[in-house]
Amino acid sequence: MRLTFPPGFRFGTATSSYQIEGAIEEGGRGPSIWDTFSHTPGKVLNGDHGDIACDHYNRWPEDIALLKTLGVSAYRFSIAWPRVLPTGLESTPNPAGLAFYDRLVDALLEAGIEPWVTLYHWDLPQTLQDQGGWPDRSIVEHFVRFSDVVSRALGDRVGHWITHNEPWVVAMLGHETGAHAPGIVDKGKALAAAHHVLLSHGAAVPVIRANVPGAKVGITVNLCPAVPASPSDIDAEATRRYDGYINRWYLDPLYGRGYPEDRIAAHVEEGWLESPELPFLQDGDLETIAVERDFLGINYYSRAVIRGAEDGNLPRTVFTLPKASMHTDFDWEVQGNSLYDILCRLHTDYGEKEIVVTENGCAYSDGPDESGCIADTRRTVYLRDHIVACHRAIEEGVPLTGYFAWSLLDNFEWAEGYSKRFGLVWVDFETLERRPKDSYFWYAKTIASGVDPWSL
Ligand code: IFM
Repeated sequence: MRLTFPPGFRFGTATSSYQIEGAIEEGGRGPSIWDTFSHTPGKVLNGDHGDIACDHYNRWPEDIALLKTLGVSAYRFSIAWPRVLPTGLESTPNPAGLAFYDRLVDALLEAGIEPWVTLYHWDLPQTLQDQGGWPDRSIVEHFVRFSDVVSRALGDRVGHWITHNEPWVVAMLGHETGAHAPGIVDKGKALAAAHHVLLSHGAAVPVIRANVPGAKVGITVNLCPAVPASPSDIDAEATRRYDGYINRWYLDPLYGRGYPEDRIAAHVEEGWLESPELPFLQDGDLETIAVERDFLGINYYSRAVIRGAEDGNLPRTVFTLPKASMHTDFDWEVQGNSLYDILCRLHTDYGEKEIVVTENGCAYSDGPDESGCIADTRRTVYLRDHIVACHRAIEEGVPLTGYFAWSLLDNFEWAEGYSKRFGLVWVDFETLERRPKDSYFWYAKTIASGVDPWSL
């Protein structure tokens, strides 16, 4: 029996500009922090970069045709800031940059697909980085101007806007661990960056609303349900710390609760902050961040099973991979139930009125067999279990209105380069040929007639 979704529920796919567009020097685009980072030896696996990626900048008609055949009703993509404002400082936008997104939006609408725009999916103009980037408060103003330019240009046709993708990743992978661009390793800067991402979201929302009457505006957070490995106090404490670090540090201020006290104390104890005074916080910031949104976007991939170590450096957290679980090429545990749990938590603990799963998917390397077919059964199982979890949450009253599979195409997976394939469509990175995988056909059927919990 197939489980069907409420009328109006959207099934879509998601991508981001740097991961698929390529054409880094076409149409007047300026350099971004990811151009710099990926061309710095040792930063990205195999020295991969997004210079060509999927060449979506030139091949977008083919990609829209793939979306149309798939049958999605919505497509989430991001705007490359340095295509529109090559240095971030121009007083007028780059017409060729805007024209690219103009054509894309028109073609999506023509195909009957609703465009969902993400404003920031990590490709900051390098010039703005040189002026301090996200750790510097001046970035807020720049982001608001970028949001203004793009929403004025596309707002007559785009109704759904996501200010930021995954503030935790921008702040922590970019500035705490340095695994992502701009590659900074500085905990104080990481916290400042996180604050300015949230603040710029709050400041941009009214600007987008003013430019786009009736706009639906949200932000996308990556959430990772944290589960203790045992009932011990030490595991419970490590789990609470981790939840504060990755989930509540972003959710609480967005819901008007300010930064969580227990995590502020942990930040002091772990040496992120000298005192509980947050040096980047100014009067009115928390009100700005808690601006009313129309929806919360969540990206969910896996949960974290946490063991607190008795000794070692704070936060004394060890991640364990349950032996009996399936896991992806990233070693992320496949756990559809945790998607259900986090959806319920947003509904009951935070009272969210509309949730959209803006990304969910898995990395598996399956490629064409001798007959040319791509039997990526593990991806189908992953998608099936997570879509069933969404259905269960809706049945229990969670206001979930959409699901976007990550990703339409295999693409540039950041620090992992092209080694991790998340696509429903295989991309040959030599020839740029696209070839739908079995999961693409499975997803098409699910979109058309609901999810079969036993299907493969
Ligand atoms: O590829 C990324 C995407 O850019 C942001 N969310 C997670 C995906 C998989 O790692």
